[in-house]
Amino acid sequence: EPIGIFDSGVGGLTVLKELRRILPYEDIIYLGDTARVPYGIRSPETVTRYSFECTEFLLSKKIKLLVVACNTVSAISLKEIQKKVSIPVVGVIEPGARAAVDSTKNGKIGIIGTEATIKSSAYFKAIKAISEDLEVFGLACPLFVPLVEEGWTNGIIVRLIVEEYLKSMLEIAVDTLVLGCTHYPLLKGVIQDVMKDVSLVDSAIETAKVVRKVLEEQGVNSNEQGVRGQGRLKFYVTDSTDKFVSIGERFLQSKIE
Ligand code: DGN
Repeated sequence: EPIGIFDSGVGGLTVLKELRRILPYEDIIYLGDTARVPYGIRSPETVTRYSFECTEFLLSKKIKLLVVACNTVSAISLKEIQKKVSIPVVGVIEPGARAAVDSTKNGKIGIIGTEATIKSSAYFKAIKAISEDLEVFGLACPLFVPLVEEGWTNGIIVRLIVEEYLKSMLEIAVDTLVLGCTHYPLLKGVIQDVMKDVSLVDSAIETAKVVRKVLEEQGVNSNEQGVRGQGRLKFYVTDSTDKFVSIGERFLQSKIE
């Protein structure tokens, strides 16, 4: 049985990339709701309604585990999705929060994400639930998503925008910064340059590790190469495929067929 993964658009391909890297033999079905992206600006009710529709579509494909790759959906609708389905559901917030707690030494953690993710305080709550004593600072960086989708992931303009947004994080002197949005791993180079010695937490990588653990616990992992080699990847989108493929290949760093 395949793993199902959905996102509001192409962004979740950063999570798929990490899943693929550490679970190469799993079949994976990806759904990008490209017709309705971005979710980051919508009301919680609408985000939940859209994500139920994505969940139902993937369940109809008989998946064994669901990954909610979108930070916005994970922040707002994860619990409701978990209540609705009987298979394991893994979101991106909890894994990122846990990695941040493990990483910080000075107790100051920064979170960057979309307006909706930051407004939901989901990372804040997830970190506080692990350790009360930590300080958590959230910051929305709404220009990062369109920059990345335009393919602007380095150069002087990007650098200036990143510097302007992250100025406050440098002033606060966080020692750990969570990339709380699917698109931000593509800006990792510039963000690391600007933030100097601060540890960056990539939620996509942390989520893939949790998925591997859950599959192992349930005894439903496909870690055998078997006769057909690598697992199959299948992509579905709710809008035209052209743009998804051209932008998506940059996110996935491999061909989309
Ligand atoms: N996938 C969204 C997220 O991780 O928050 C970013 C894209 C969006 O819907 N704005």
